[in-house]
Amino acid sequence: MNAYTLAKEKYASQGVDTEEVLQRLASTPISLHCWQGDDVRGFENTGTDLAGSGLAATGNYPGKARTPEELRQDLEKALSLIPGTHRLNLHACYAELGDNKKERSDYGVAEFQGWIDWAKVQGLGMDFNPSFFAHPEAASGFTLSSPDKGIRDYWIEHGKACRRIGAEIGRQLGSTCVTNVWIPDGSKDLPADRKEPRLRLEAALDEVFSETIDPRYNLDAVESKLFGIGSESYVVGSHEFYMGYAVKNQKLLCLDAGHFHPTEQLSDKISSVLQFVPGLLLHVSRGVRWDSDHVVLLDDPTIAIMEELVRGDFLGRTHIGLDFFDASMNRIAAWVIGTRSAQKALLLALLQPIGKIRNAEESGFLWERLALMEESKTLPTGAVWEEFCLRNNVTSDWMADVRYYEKSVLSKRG
Ligand code: RNT
Ligand code: ZN
Repeated sequence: MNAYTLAKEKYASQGVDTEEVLQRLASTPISLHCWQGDDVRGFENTGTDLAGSGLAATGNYPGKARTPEELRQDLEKALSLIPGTHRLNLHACYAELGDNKKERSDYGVAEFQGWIDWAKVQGLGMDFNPSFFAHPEAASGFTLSSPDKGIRDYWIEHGKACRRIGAEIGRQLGSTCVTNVWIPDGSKDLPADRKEPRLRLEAALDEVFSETIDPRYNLDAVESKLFGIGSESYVVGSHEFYMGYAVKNQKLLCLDAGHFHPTEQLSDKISSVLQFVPGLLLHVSRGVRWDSDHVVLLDDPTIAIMEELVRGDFLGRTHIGLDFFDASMNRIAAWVIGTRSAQKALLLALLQPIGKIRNAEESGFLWERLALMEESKTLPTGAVWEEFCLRNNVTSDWMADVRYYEKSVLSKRG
């Protein structure tokens, strides 16, 4: 008997149908963030970098993608090593401008048609993000909440343009696009005024979202943050701000695993937030001591997130995206490790004998609930994962592939 058949029997004895689990795993896409492939640089050549935007990619591992073609080639490589059908999460700063210089406020679908066409061929859905950073108009550290009306208006137009692009992406690919707003606005040291920037941000967001867009094509999400490099003392778009905004306006809330105090768990927020907002976007990430955006692992916080999505029956209202950018390792390996780990966490959650665990809880046998949770950790999940990879023509021994790609492709990049 092969390992999967044994595992299937073992899980069946626990009341878990592994075939159904494999089905659910296969139908849950993960949105791969394009920005792991080039350390969030993009292709616009604005002459500014991430510094001052609250974002930082550290490391200088050779071989990062320098052109859209290289980035797509790298994504194809990564996707070939990840089982299942997924999505691409693109930032507006990955626009393909050719020889035309264009303002971000004037972007249209034309600048992203190359990405959409490619996604179609690859069978990927797409998500989108306006880029409110690494740009001269963001040099003050304030964008949508800037006191300068000219700056605010520039970014409002960019936000509006990106929603239209998102809708066109969703329409062309026949799969709803989630367009996520994250802005870096905040201050390094104590501000005298915490109120006015937040009032301005609310008004600016209202303008960004003022155009009616078919929710079949585009859904809006807003992402909060606790602090960033250079915005340690004050972040305009805090959790309370966006939670309120999303509830009031029934937007999706984006929860990034690195955007809370390190002792807070994102998993515990899910059921609270989904009681009041229509849906969630997750930025699955791994903060090490701070919002460091390390590659996602099969660790307790990630498993806890997936457990909540399964136990609360929230998968249908949650868009799972990744958000990390590690420039210190092979970037394709980073995508593959992070995505496979997120999927394994989901698989573990789906395979838990939750019926038995709930029974123990309802009957008041709380030691048994804990025992069942612990015992479930050593059930043969690995054999089910192997089966999933096999059915998707993906190998577990993907490292050799990446090593070969590094040697034959990445090492030839200047
Ligand atoms: C920044 C946010 C945001 C970005 C991307 C590039 O702290 O996490 O999601 O990482 O938009
Ligand atoms: Zn994020």
